[in-house]
Amino acid sequence: MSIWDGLRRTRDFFRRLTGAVNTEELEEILLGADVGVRATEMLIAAVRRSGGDPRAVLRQEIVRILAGSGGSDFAVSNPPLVIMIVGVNGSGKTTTVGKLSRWFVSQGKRVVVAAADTYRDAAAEQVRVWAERSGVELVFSQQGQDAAAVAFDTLQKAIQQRLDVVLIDTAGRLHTRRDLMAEAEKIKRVCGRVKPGAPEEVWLVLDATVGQNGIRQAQAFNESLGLTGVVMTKLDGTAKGGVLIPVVLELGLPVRFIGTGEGIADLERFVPEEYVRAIFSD
Ligand SMILES: Nc1nc2c(ncn2[C@@H]2O[C@H](COP(=O)(O)OP(=O)(O)OP(=O)(O)O)[C@@H](O)[C@H]2O)c(=O)[nH]1
Ligand SMILES: [Mg+2]
Repeated sequence: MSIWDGLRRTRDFFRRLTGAVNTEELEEILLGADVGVRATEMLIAAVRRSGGDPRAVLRQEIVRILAGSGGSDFAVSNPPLVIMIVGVNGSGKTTTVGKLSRWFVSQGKRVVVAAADTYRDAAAEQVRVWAERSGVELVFSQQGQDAAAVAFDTLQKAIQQRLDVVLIDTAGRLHTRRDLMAEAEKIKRVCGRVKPGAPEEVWLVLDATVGQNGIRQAQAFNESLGLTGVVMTKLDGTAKGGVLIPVVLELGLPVRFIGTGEGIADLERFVPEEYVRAIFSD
């Protein structure tokens, strides 16, 4: 699904802005679209300041907020680029790893996936299917190995075979579980032992349908793991696509990719202008 199709339900919701007669109504619609209190206040203040067409002002301000997420872009400058994928249960991590492996292959990169979810029995099989579809290599856990050991083996393999990208799929964990967060920190540390500075990227996979509760999760993950970006999944299933705005504003993290469906191609780079175009139809 394209970003335009994926954001259809959010766009339908944002269409209500057209009929809004005053800033109170605008405010109500933005809050209803999961834009969040702080971002809504910033947006309404901009509308009041400008006095121009409210929708034009909102578009401009939203792009400004989204583009201001700082953080330089990721690049395979010193291969292998190691990307660790984290998030709560069911947010779409394994699916995203599958889609990302295909995306990197389409960029001409050689990819290996670490099946570092050693909790769920079906997890390795699930990630194997995705790796096969995109034709990339996969490293499984050997008998009794923990997640950090799988990450270790995968990085070694990537260095030996001069691969470009390592994608580490991790188990779902609640940000409130200290022991599980410690395990993720260990995976991260072990990567750094094989390759100094790795993982260069730690991306949090956030389910858009969870809306603003995702922000609290993200803050906890960020404190433990030092996130470098967010992947927002399931935008196709929700009218809460406005939640990207407070996510970026509150976390100061860039949105690297968005997921717009369950298929292997349903992943796109996030471009603020495209997002704004897709939620404000003329
Ligand atoms: N509609 C839609 N569904 C998605 C998207 N991304 C993932 N899913 C679905 O979400 C469900 C969970 O996806 P997984 O990739 O298994 O999630 P996970 O985070 O790996 O789950 P755990 O490993 O159990 O924590 C699956 O049914 C996916 O097909 C998306 O962008 N859009
Ligand atoms: Mg998974």
